[in-house]
Amino acid sequence: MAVQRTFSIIKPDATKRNLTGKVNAMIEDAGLRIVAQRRIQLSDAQAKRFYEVHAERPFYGDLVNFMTSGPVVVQVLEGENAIATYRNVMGATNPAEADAGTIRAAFAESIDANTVHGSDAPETAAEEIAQFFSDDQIVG
Ligand code: IDP
Repeated sequence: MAVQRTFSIIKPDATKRNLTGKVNAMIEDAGLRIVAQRRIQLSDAQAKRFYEVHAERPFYGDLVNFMTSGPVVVQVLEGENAIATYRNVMGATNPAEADAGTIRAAFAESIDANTVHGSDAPETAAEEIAQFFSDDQIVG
């Protein structure tokens, strides 16, 4: 497996509880390198666009409200098999189902306030990275 990049968001439940550093430590301990990172306040339009794939789902409105409820940290992570590696470190979407040792098992409060986002495929990773970073902002 070649070196890959994935897109990550540290969500508002984590920034509010000052957990950015602890989440980043788990990312780095998993062998992933943080090659771009910025703390931002998502606008309503940015959150809606980011989660457009869920627009028809009943939780879409709550998800957009949650993602704009406080600062987030957007990141690009790089490493061997980065997409799957990060999904494994994140744990299951529902923290009640997340394996011990994962970020969501350690920190997530609920299925919506679940601490982190990570891309699920190479195409979505590229598309998500491009929503927030230009090539010259990513330093591998
Ligand atoms: P993922 O973040 O583990 O990839 P997705 O299915 O892509 O999970 O869902 C995106 C986000 O939408 C989740 O991280 C979670 O915050 C929220 N979400 C997913 N399913 C539900 C649900 O049933 N209720 C509330 N929020 C949900």
